[in-house]
Amino acid sequence: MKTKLILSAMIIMFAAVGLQAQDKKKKNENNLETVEIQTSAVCGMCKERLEHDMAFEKGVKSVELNNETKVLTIKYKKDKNTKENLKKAVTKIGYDADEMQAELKAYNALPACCKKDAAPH
Ligand SMILES: [Cu+2]
Repeated sequence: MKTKLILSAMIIMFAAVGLQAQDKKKKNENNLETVEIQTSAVCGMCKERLEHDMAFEKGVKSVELNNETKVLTIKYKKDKNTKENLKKAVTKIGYDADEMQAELKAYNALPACCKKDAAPH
């Protein structure tokens, strides 16, 4: 009888912990936002640069640049960052972000092949 009680108590405890973990997971998923930013990336080096640098921005979970469309897809925690701020970060790397222009200083520091007027290659 006593073992049965202890066993039931343990099962209830495990169930409670499991529910809590599920809640936390749900909360984390709800907190994730996905944004798409049109960039002026040109080549594979741009892709590497953008994906690498943007991964260090606050709250960013994943970054991917589409080779064809040059659209940067970023998943981030919405309580840690904003789309405006992420766009600004893209301009600071030297690329246009939607309607925002690349920061001149960063843009000038890019290799010639990564400048937006470079021929596609
Ligand atoms: Cu490039």
